[in-house]
Amino acid sequence: MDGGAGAKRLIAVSNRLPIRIIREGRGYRCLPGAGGLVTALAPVLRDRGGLWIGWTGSPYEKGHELLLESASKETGYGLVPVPLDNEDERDYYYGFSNEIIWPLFHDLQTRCKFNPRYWYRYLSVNKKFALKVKENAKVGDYVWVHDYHLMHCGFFMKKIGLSLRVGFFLHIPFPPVDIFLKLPWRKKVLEALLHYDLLGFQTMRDKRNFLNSLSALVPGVKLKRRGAVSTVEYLGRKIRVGAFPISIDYKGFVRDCDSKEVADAAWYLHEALPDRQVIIGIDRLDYTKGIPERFFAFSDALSRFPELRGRVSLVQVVVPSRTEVPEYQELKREIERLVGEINGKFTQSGWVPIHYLFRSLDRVQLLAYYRLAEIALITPLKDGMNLVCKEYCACNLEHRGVLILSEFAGAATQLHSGALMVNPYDIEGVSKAIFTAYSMPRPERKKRMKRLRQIIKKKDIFWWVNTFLNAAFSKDLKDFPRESVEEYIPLR
Ligand code: GDG
Repeated sequence: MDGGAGAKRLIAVSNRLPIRIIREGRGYRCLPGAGGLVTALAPVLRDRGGLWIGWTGSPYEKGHELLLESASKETGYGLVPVPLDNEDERDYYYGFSNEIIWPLFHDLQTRCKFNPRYWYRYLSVNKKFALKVKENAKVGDYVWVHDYHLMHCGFFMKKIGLSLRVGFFLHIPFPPVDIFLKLPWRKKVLEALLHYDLLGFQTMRDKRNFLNSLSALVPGVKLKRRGAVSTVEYLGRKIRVGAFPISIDYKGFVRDCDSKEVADAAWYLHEALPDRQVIIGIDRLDYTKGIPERFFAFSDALSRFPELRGRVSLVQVVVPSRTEVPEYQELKREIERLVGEINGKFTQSGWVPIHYLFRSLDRVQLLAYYRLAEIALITPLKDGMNLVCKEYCACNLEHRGVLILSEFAGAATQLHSGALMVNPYDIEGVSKAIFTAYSMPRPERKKRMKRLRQIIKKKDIFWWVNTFLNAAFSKDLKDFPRESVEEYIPLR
């Protein structure tokens, strides 16, 4: 894979390192991180002898560096920790990132806590990250910063005198201008982002929202909006802005899913749910994922279409996340109350409507659920992309599954032609889609699933890395025709 012509090394910077440090007895152990980003970037970093800079996710302790050094030998690229203390974790991570930017950028501004203390800590932590880059970077390196925690990292890199090329990718949506305007530090955030050379968003809509906010809030910017990659001129700098929909390691999922281990696990799990279609929902515990709304729709479907009773089971996996935050604890209670209520109302001898799992599955179990489920119900209220729906399709080796997908997932831009599209707030609409999916004849399922899998196969995670890096290094904007990224607007 091309790691970017001209770049000596690639330096990835993200809030979290692609490994986890866990306590073991009196010492610590490093475990590899999972996920698409690691799969995609690891070979590029290894190939170029690159570095990954980030937080370990736990308070810094002596010995972490040694541990990471030996882990680096296994990964084939350097792992550089950014030590954060408890106040950093509280005000930068939980505070600014997850109580302000996360809800605001998912259009849920009433959940934001605009505490000024969070802002100052966010700035100081972004500076820490920039200093770590400076300590470790060499002339000719390309720095690729990830996500909403680090929007100011590029600004601080320039401020402390680093003149490396630096790109940024936002994994979550960028909100419409009237929502972004609520952010007390709106102009400062936009101006900081303009210190990156390339800004990547998940969809054309996110990119357009960002450009509209720039036009509204930053006087003096000149926009050239033509093509999938636009340019912004500001204070003598040229910034490229593009839409690059992230994806999955499609072939890796197909390969692993095709194993005997996964096939056996899928068979055992489905045997426990005989004579019925399994509907799967897999989400991190998060209010953006629309889990309670999904339960309302499922309950409506069981009332409205009694033939579904005993014939479908919803397996809802909720992966623990941010569980120290009171709002997430409250969401967990709400989910568990609804599971109890719906199961209490509909359960019959030999059939329970919702099977609820509050834990992380291992990869074999995850793939087994993907493989066995006849329907995937992916209904986030808003989502940057949503990888679960792509993984589900990749694992649908027999083309038997139906994808029900929220119009407000970034993935809608690519998958709308094969999925049943729903508005997650429309309880009756989602309920009817569940029934449509349940009754869909085999040939139509096959046709739709084949289409979905082709789309994901063509634009996989390696396509994503290459497209971003090409945009970072290419000199010619005509290399990025508008058609390379689709746009989806509901009702059109
Ligand atoms: C952010 C944006 C954007 C889930 N359950 C288990 C498990 N998972 C894995 C899935 C998938 C990942 O977690 C979840 O990715 P999503 O994309 O669905 O959601 P976020 O975590 O919110 O990610 C999102 C993404 O960044 C990438 O840019 O798409 O919009 O919010 O890969 O497989 N993995 C295992 N067990 C589980 O139980 N092993």
